[in-house]
Amino acid sequence: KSSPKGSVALKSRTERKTQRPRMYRVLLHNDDYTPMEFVVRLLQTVFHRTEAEATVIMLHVHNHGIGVAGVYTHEIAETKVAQVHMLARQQECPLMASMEPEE
Ligand code: TYC
Repeated sequence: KSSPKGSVALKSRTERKTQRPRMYRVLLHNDDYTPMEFVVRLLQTVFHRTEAEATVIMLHVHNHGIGVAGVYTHEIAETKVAQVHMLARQQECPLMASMEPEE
């Protein structure tokens, strides 16, 4: 069978798509009111970080205004953002999370 350039490109694009789903960064945003300890515990429970990792991420957000809590597929990332908001509102903290596609 002949293999024109177009179909070769199409095939390799399809293979890559099925092997690597688009990934999304879940971002935490700094604020002046959410306790540092609450952010560290949330990073441990929701994002499965060790206490040491969670502390590094929390301090990065505190010092730079924004930081990456984790990278997930679209549906998981959406769930993590919703969990952050639910836990934050329960504790009456203004903590904000968002998501953005990688690259
Ligand atoms: N800036 C907060 C404080 O000083 C701590 C904090 C860190 C808040 C990270 C939000 O995403 C955040 N208590």
